[in-house]
Amino acid sequence: AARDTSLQRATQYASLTDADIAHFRTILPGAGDVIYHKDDPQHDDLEPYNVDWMRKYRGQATLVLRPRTTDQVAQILKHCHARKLAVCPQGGNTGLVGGSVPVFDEVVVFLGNMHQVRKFDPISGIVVAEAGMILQQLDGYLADRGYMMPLDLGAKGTCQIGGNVATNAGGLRLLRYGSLHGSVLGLEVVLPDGRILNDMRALRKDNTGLDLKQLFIGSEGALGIITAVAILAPVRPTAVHVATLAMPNYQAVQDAFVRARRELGEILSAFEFWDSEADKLVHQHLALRRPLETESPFQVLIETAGSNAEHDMAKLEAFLENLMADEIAIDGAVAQDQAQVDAMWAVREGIPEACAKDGAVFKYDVSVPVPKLYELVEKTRERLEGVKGVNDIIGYGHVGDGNLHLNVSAQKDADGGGARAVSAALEPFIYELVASHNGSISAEHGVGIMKPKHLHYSKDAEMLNVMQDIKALLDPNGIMNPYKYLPPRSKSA
Ligand code: FAD
Ligand code: 2HG
Ligand code: ZN
Repeated sequence: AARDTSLQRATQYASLTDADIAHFRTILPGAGDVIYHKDDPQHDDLEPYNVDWMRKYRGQATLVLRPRTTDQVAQILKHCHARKLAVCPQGGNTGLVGGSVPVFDEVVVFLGNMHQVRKFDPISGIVVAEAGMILQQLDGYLADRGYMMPLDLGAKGTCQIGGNVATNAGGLRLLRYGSLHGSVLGLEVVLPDGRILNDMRALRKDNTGLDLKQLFIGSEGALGIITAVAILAPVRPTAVHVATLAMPNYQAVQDAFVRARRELGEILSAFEFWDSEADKLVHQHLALRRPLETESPFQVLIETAGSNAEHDMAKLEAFLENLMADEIAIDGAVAQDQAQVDAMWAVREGIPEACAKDGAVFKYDVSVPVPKLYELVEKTRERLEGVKGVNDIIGYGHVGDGNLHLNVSAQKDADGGGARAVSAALEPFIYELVASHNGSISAEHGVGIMKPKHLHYSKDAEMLNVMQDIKALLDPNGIMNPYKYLPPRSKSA
């Protein structure tokens, strides 16, 4: 875990005093709700809050606050605002851009103690949950009531709904259920000065002024702390089927996608792809069952979700047979039971973990037009040819959303700077490539500490200015998640 050495702790922020700690202890009297180790950010108790999922970014926090109520969050931020103490909100700490861990000594506000469902309406499927509820648990709560969460991702067992909203997470089912900008119907947010913004009417239709909650969806902790979320949950499908397909080339992946939309229509719920290098890494690092014997340049996972198992299965099987008859797919298999469904998903969802086990990882999460998606991987391979320290270059992602995950694993720096040479070859090369296709340098993981200086590849100066204005309006002391999300204001602005 390293820190960008060009960054300096900003002098505008105060340092913690004994009086601050005493005040936080009166706000949070619960056992274990204040974790503090004066001058000792390396303390074991602080490690899970200071280091990110990839073990790439490390902060120096000595104080972690674990509030249980919105009112406690409000009192914490009120104090931090008044004292100019910088804050890093943290959910499940599964973020992939270093946004969830402090950079220096920011106070970590961990939301995991706020994990109750506040309300559920079985007629509309609208659920109101506190921000710290783990995605999988919320989905389990809804499953018992015939509903489901509209988003799903590999980190579901750890990430929190508040973190999902804060990052506007996309995931594996966006293709079917859309983005959180559509399914989040209400938010409760504590603003940086401690005011509570209650945008929780949770109505499907409400055109009474600016839709303020949208500002906080994807705001990565820069504008306040989300404390509760109202979500429109879709009805849980009673029939879910999954198939894995072996594809000869990327054109075939695209052809299969077009046909899946036509032939599977309303029951298509996911369309994922990965290349043979990603497949190799998964089976090298994780002990998983192989869904297909055939080796192929690409694999595709297709999921259907509907209400008539027999009908859906017949549709999926016919689709697969046609693809093979037309030589679009080389091979394919439909899962015959839940264990096989899980096994197929495990391969796809295991790719980030397998890559993390392969070395120091560089992750690029980009949007470009679907026909250009895989070209990025090929061009990156050409670019990295001969560069020392590269282990693997893999491509996978959410085809339907035009979202590629390009991961490069490299030898760790310990061997003489392997990772640094790789990094220099990758950036800004990849960002320039994405910009040349009018793409986005962050499709779904966000900006965090990794990308503020590259944001100009996706947003022009005027857009960045307006974002800075909004940030300054809501967070005049700049205490929320500093150094991240937005580049510093340019001198000329
Ligand atoms: P954290 O990592 O704790 O925080 C993320 C950001 O949100 C930080 O900037 C933090 O300050 C802020 N934040 C957290 N909680 C709050 C809050 N309550 N209020 C205000 N700000 C807050 N992402 C996708 O989009 N799609 C995927 O398919 C996907 N798959 C993943 C698979 C794996 C194995 C892993 C490790 C990650 C994956 N991610 C994916 C990235 C990550 O899981 C998501 O970004 C997730 O939404 C983060 O939730 P979290 O609770 O862990 O948030
Ligand atoms: C996924 O789709 C996640 O698996 C993670 O968004 C992607 O680790 C990555 O690059
Ligand atoms: Zn993803």
